Amino acid sequence: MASLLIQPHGGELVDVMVDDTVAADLKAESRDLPSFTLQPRHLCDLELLLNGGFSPLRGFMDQADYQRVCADMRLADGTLWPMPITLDVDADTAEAAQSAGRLALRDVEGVMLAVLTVTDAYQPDPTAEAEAVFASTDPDHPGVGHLLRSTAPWYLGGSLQGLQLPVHYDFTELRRTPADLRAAFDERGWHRVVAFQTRNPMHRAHVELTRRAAVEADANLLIHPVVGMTKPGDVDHYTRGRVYQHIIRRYPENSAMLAMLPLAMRMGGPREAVWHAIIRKNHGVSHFIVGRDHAGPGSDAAGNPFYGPYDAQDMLQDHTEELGVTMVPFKMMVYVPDGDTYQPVDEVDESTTTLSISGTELRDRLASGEEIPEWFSYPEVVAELRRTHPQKSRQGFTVFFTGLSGSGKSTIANALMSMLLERGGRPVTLLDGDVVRTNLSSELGFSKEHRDINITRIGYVASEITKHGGIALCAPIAPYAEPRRRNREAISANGGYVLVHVATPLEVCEERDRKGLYAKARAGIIKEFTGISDPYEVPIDADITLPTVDQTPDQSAQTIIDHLEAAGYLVPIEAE
Ligand code: PPS
Repeated sequence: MASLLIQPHGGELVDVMVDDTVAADLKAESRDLPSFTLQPRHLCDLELLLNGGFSPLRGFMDQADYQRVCADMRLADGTLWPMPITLDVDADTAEAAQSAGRLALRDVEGVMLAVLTVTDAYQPDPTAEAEAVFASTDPDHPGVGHLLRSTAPWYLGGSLQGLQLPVHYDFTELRRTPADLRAAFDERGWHRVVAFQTRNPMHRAHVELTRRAAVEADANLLIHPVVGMTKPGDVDHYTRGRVYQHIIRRYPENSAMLAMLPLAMRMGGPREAVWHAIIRKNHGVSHFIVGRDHAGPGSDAAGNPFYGPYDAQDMLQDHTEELGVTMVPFKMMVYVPDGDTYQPVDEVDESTTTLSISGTELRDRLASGEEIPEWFSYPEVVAELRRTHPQKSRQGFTVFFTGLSGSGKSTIANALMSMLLERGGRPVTLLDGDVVRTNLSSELGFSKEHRDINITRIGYVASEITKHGGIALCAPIAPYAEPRRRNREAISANGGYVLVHVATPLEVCEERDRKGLYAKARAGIIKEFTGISDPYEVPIDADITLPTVDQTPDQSAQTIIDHLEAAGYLVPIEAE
């Protein structure tokens, strides 16, 4: 029983990297091996498997480890490990890997990073996994959403032979492996180190919290932000990296160190907190700060939090001895103007005035250009955030029209384009259905699969235009909800997104029949015609629904302009 209990994580680091001779042999053999191109999530996991950050794991989980991790947060041998680390692949790859017994794992450039000796191929039940690991099956939870929407049907388990770590060209000095960090701590004589995990830019409250934690733990400080994958919509890691470089200068000299962690977060709340602690232990720290709603995804669509604010602290407390890393729990920090200090909320009595700015309010202030006070953040941090988060009137946006053929999408989009160009300020690109089909999608037909590819392509182009500060007007039929949802998700990450449903009824479109297509569709000459012999999924998430029957195109375009002004993407003309 004793051997089941304690498998120390901070002790030995697993080393699965091979030497140059073996690497050369593996490269030669790889010509006969099936290959798999790793997705971003896989690459993050692989990096921590190869550099020992996931010790004691030596590869992707086989079914026995996976099942026990899901059921009771332990590997098959009893070692505490709360998060499945799996390699999901399509059926063809699973079959090829099983018959070859090995699989070459490559990055997008085709560079072979590792070879997986495949011991196991199994099909997970994503819903059951979501329920077990995240205590939720709601796809709005990013971890659950990834499982239900983006996970391939087969998991491959087995041990790894590492040839090289994934390549990074950014912040190379700050990407420090567990061995690097342990050596750096030794060199500085840091015996007690408290780590701070974050996926957000840091402000004054964070600096105050971490300073207090370091004093409480009588330890030096490691600022250890996640730069792999975080919650969709988070501030990008380049901006955050520059922010952390400013922040680290705010600590007393030689008291704190900054390093970046290439982790793909799952936003798994309590389980994830335990996982984070294990990973930090592997990186050589003795203490770990766990704050409010650690690694939580926030609330669901109904406003109910996925996890309780201090569930993660409770879970860590339950495993503290076994982990061998000491939790430093923290309540939310609030600003006390009287005295110009920050204090944990539970240490401030009720009569004291306190101030705080939530993440949402900060985003709103950046978007509107409103002042961000010095009690909240440092000028150099605010300047960095403003560089990548210009106010909305300077951001790009996409207006995505959807509606039946002949509903008036193109006419309204053209009217809107002229009105926007008259105002000036940003370049405007119209991606009309017919134009796209000529220039981007000429090989595609009208099957569901082809329509989805078409809409995804339009979304990709619109997202790039939006990212670069322009205006994209898209006017395809876009009859299916799922690709529309994906586009909204991708484009909103880069700027504004407005879905306009041009809700002209089928009878009216058919009556107009400007191109004579409805008549041909009724006669069966054109197949798969939207509204006649093919479905149209009416959007339930439209930002604007246009009843074009009673409106002229310029009235419809004006409705959209009004919406964009109200949302802050356009400055009302009289105010300019
Ligand atoms: S989709 O579903 O969004 O990919 O369609 P889209 O790219 O907008 O293309 C629609 C235009 O193609 C013509 N057309 C058809 N539409 C629907 N169903 C079928 N089977 C079809 N075949 C040809 C039609 O002219 C559409 O243009 P609009 O401007 O919408 O009338």
